[in-house]
Amino acid sequence: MSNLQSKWRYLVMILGIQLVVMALLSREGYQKRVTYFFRIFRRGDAGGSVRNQTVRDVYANLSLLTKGLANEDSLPYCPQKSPLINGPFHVTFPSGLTLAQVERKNPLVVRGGRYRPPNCESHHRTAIIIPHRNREQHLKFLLYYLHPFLQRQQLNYGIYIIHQAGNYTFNRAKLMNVGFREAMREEDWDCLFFHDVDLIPEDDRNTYTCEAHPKHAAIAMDKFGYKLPYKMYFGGVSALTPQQYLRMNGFPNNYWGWGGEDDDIGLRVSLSGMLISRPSLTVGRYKMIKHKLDKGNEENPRRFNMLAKTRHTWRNDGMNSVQYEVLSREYLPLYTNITVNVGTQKGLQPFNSKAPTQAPSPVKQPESHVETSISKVRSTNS
Ligand code: UD2
Ligand code: MN
Repeated sequence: MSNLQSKWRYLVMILGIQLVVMALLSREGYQKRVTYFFRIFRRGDAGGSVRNQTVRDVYANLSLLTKGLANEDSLPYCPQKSPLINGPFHVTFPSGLTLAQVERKNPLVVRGGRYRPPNCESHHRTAIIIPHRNREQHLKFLLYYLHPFLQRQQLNYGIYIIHQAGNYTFNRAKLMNVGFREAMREEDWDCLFFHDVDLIPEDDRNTYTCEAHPKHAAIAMDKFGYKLPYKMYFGGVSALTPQQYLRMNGFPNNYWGWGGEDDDIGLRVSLSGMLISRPSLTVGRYKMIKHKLDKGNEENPRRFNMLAKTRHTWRNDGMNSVQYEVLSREYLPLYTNITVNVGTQKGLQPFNSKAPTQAPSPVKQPESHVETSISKVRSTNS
């Protein structure tokens, strides 16, 4: 056997092995490992900066943020891209967590769940609107993750819990309309995030700011195998500017119980001539805390009939027709709680103070809000 021949044999063998390895690596099951290797290589060039992908705690480095001595009026603008952004973080649900612990972890959050970056002026003012009833456990976990998540993005933000009073059937979309009006009453927010209480973001590159078109943020959820279930899906977490919200007349008020309202909202986006914008599948990732269907939020059997009529109803049902009664407004350390009587399918009746789940302050007189024109909303906010 000549020397040259055996060299050729070697070469062919090596090439063959390389081909097999490449074929294996490109198979889906190996992709994770490939990304892992790339990460190891990248680790070196991250240097000593805060932007270190290997740190995967949502609170990492946040304790370095302290209130500076600078005059609040003369703060420089924050950089376009926050240096605290880190990418994916771990989401787990430790059973012993308390609200007091969440407060301690977030020393710069002030009364009502408000925050602004201590050392720079944010470019963005974002309100988070969360419809809620009887999900205290989920709320605690959401607050634990959402506060540091938003701080990493250097946002000026506020968190509003819109709590439906009483036992009557839940109405998620109407609570969002209430949240919109009540939040805008307090501050000139430039973006509103409408957020299920049980959805925890998993990547801080999913920025909670608005786009040129209404944004659907919860594009990849564990519940749906981290894929979009269908093209028009608009459930979970969405974001609109006040102008976009009013252009589609807000959300519908008449979806009582589970389902349909998210598709109605998606339809309104296109009926009012807008498109849906979305983050990428890698960034718009969420974990949904596992739960059963709540008592008082049974499937809405009318939803398909209602959806078939959305194109005729959206202009008359929404922000221009919403009726409700605020029962209390509490500025708690981690959020603003607004308890509201949204009435029933028959309309808005005075709230029955003997209902067992409702706990408005007996001292305050309820404020009633029965406003009917969009221009009126605009004028209260300007
Ligand atoms: C899906 C959508 C949700 C909505 C709903 C249909 C996802 C991740 N989310 O959620 O956006 O369109 O279907 O209505 O696919 N809630 C309470 N207390 C209650 C009932 C509801 O606080 O008793 C709130 C809470 O914020 C909750 C949200 O309403 O996250 C949606 O209700 P759900 O979580 O029971 O419904 P789900 O997970 O099927
Ligand atoms: Mn849910």
